[in-house]
Formats: sequence, C-alpha cells, structure tokens
Amino acid sequence: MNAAQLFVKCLENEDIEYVFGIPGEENLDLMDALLDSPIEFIVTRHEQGAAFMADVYGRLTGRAGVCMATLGPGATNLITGVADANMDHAPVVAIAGQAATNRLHKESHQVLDLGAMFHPITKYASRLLTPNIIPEVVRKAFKLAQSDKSGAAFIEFPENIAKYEVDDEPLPVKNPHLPEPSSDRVNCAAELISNAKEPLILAGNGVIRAKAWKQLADFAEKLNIPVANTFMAKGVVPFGKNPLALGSVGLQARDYVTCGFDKADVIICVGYDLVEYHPFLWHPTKDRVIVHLDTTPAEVDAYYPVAVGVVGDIKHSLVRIGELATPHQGHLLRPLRDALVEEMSACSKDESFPVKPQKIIWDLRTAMDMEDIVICDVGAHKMWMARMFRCEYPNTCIISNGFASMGIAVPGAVAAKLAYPDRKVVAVTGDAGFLMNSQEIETAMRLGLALVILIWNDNGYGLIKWKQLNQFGRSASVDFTNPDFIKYAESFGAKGYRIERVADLLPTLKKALADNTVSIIDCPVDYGENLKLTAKLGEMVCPI
Ligand SMILES: Cc1ncc(C[n+]2csc(CCOP(=O)(O)OP(=O)(O)O)c2C)c(N)n1
Ligand SMILES: [Mg+2]
Repeated sequence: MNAAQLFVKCLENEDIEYVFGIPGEENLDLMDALLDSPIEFIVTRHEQGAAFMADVYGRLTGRAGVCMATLGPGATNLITGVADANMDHAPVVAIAGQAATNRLHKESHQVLDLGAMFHPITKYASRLLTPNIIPEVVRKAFKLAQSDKSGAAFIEFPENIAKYEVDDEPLPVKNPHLPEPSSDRVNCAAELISNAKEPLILAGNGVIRAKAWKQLADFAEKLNIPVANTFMAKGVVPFGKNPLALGSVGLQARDYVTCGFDKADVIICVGYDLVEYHPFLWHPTKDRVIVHLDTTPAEVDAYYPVAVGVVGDIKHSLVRIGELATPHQGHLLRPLRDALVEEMSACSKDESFPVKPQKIIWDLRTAMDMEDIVICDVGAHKMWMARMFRCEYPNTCIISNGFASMGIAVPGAVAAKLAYPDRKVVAVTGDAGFLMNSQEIETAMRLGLALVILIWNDNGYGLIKWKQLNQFGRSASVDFTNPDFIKYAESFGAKGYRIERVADLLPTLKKALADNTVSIIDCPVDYGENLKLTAKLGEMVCPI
C-alpha cells in the first residue's frame, strides 16, 4: 500500500461518502487511490464550488464535508469556501496536493506556503512530511473539524510522500463527548431566570449543531419564555406552530424583535455565535443580565457581559435549568410576533411587477414543503429571506452569516441534494452571486440532480445599493447587465423560465419543483421595497 492509499483508507474510516474537488498533477496518486474506494469523487468546475459544497454538506449533516484541490492555484481557489465554513462553524476537511518535499524550501513552480495561508482560516492545518503520521493527521483533522465549535481543517499532501510504501492502519474514530455543565452554574442560571421579569431567549446555530432544538422548545414552553433566533438558527423553534417564536434577528436596522431586547431584563443566549450578530446591535446599553449556554466559554466582548456561563452539553444545560427554574406567567412580546406575521402575509396577493420581495417569499413558501431545503446566497435577498421565510424545521433554510460569502447558493444546493436526495432543494440567489459559481450547474446536470435556482434579478448589487442610498442618498458602481438567463440555462441542458407577470411566479415555481432536472427561474425583483422597509423600521413605534 502506498501513502495515498493509506490516506484514502483513513477517509473511509471516517465514513466519508463524497470528496468534492478538482484533480491536478500533484494529487494524482490520491485520485488513483480513490478509484478503488467506495468514496465518490464529485468533480466540480471550480475549487470554490467544491469548498462550498463541503461547507453546506457539513452544515446539513454535522459530519465533515471534504474538498480537495491541487497545489498553488487549486488550493488558493479553495480559500473562500474554507473560510466560510470555518467562520460559519461548518465541519469541513480540505485537502490540497503539494510539490515534492525537495522543492518546498526555494522558489519553485506553483509552490506556496499553504500551511501559512490556511492557518488563519482553519482550526488545524498540517503538512504530511512523512507517511507514518497520516492516521494521526487525518483523525485529528476530522476530530477538530467536527467537535464544537466545529469548523475547517486543512491537510497538505506533498506528491512524493504520496508514493511512499507504508504499512499502517487508520486510528479508531472516537469523537469527544461534551461534559455536563457544573451544578453550581446550572443553579445560578436557574435562579437568575426565575427572578427575571421579562426574560428572552436568543438561540443561535449552536443549538442546531448540538441537535438540541427539541430541548430548546421544551425549555421555552415550560418556562414560557419567547425565543428570537439568529439567521443561521432559522427553524430552531417552529415559527408557525410555536407562538413563543419571535422570528429572526440580524437585520442591521431596528426590527420588531429588537423591541423585545429593549424590554428584556435577562437574555438567555443559547448556542449563540457572536460572529453572526454583533452584541452591540442588540445590547447597546450593556446593562442586561446575560445567561450564556454554550459548548465553550463566552467570547470577550464589551457588549456581552456574561452574568453566568453554563458551559457543556447544550441539551443537558437546557433540561437541567428547565427543571429548576420557575415558569413565567405569560409574556409581553406577543405583539412583536403578530406584527411580523402581519407583514409576512401583507403582500400575499400583491399584483405589482417587478415582484416585491415579500411576494416572492410568500409564493416560494407556498410552493415548497416544510422539509424542503433552501440554500440562500448573500445580498438583499438574504435579508428578506432571513426575516420573512417561515421555517418549521432547523436546517431547512441555510444562510451563511458568519463569513457571509456570495456564491454559496448554487454549489450549496448541489451538496444539499446529494445529502438529502428525497427533498426538494432551491437555491435562492441574487443575479450577482449566481454568476459567481453558476459553473456548478454543469456539475448538477452531470450528476443528474434536480434543483431549482431562483434568481432575484435587479441588474445590480442590490444590498450595496440599499446601503449606499441609505447613507449617501445616491449609489455608485452597483449596476450591471445580465446575460439571458433562459438561454444560459438551456446551454447547460437545464430548463429556464422567465417571470413576466406576478401571476406566473407560483405556477412556475411549482412546475420547476416538479421538473426532474436543474431549473432556473429569472424573477425580476422590486428592490424599491428595501428603502421602504428601512424607513418603516426607522420610524417604528414599538408595538409593546
Ligand atoms: C464574495 C463576496 N464579495 C462581495 C461581498 C459584498 N456583498 C455583499 S452583498 C453584495 C451584493 C450582492 O448582489 P446580488 O447577488 O445581486 O444580490 P442582491 O443584493 O442584489 O439581492 C456584495 C457585493 C460578499 N459578501 N461576498
Ligand atoms: Mg442583484
């Protein structure tokens, strides 16, 4: 067995189904070894696409997504997707080929110090300088990538090392169990919560990573405490079914839910990653009691002064505090939810064209089943989706809100369909983000995957225009023209639909969801609504 074959054995030992990537001259042995493995290599059309696929696969399954590239330019192309995974706490292991060890010390064709490049965007970056360490390095990469707070790991594999003869075995897979929280912290948190006048829960993506949504809902219901969630925690409490759900927080402007933060005296943050939404924005006064429930101690932030930190298994913390704390008698925040619900349905019958964001979301929600999955790109459309797309289950609306990179939606949808072949998958994307990774339509077509890509077409960088108009009253360098998306779709052998009247949208979505192929819907959007929303929320008088 050579070292490349041992490496593949180690991947099999980690139960890997897919490796996303592009072959190159410096990973030939790995590619050859993969031919004899049940692991499927998914050839992509850009390494960034491969990294985003691994990112979304990792987020959806909780098991590391794996991406692979060659040295130099292949590896640098992985960087955005790997950084996205790391900042969003998605488990990913990235692998890159490298030149032989006899030319790493000098100027040499395509050689970069990849360890140094990946170090700041991973939890662990290691170079295989000798074949005997392969079992340790692979195990450590997966262990770190998958344990909370999960993230990315990087392995660099020099081509001459891949050829060495070895006689080794993968290490047994043992992932760490989180400790139970200590009882004095639990008691202290329960007391603060019992004595609160107006407590509020802020649930983050850590609840989903810990698969603790049931315990969260039980905790909230038993104690009668309303729940706001971050963008990445959408669906953590079922919005439609649970009247305690206040919706998503994260729009930079004030929103109904921020009135709840103003009123709350005790804020219980559960699995909340500060990277998603700066505490400054929801806690500018720095004077509320913060109870921190997480797998790791709290980040230091002047606006996040923790009164008690309960560190350990989140499920356990929720159950134990829930048992000890005294339930509250109703809460004042219901009108915040009612105001949002009213806004969600206000445009359900809107007939204007281009289509209003609220109406696109209404029709999309109507066309999709609750278990189906949306992968959202980054832009104005993401803000609308985060705020208004109702989710009943976690991981049914994937939003990148840590690194928040454009270009995730199309490759992310490919990964989602591979992970959940029985569910419908929709990529919701702006016209700019779409063209950043639209080459992966070819990957989807080649794999025979059925996906819907819904493009919100405003011929521009809508989110940036929104911010410019707000701040300066004029815009700069945000307008562009688009190719004919229908012909573009057809050139891949995919289907293309153009929305020309608002009444076409719902039937087209239904038709596209039933198509057994990739379908692209070009939907003109009326971003005049962006400024109206900012103005409305700016003038908002709190409904409580
Ligand atoms: C890779 C990357 N480049 C730039 C940005 C900054 N950025 C955020 S949103 C945005 C505009 C997105 O335009 P589009 O995809 O058309 O979506 P829209 O805002 O129009 O809905 C830009 C440039 C980013 N987040 N990621
Ligand atoms: Mg746009």
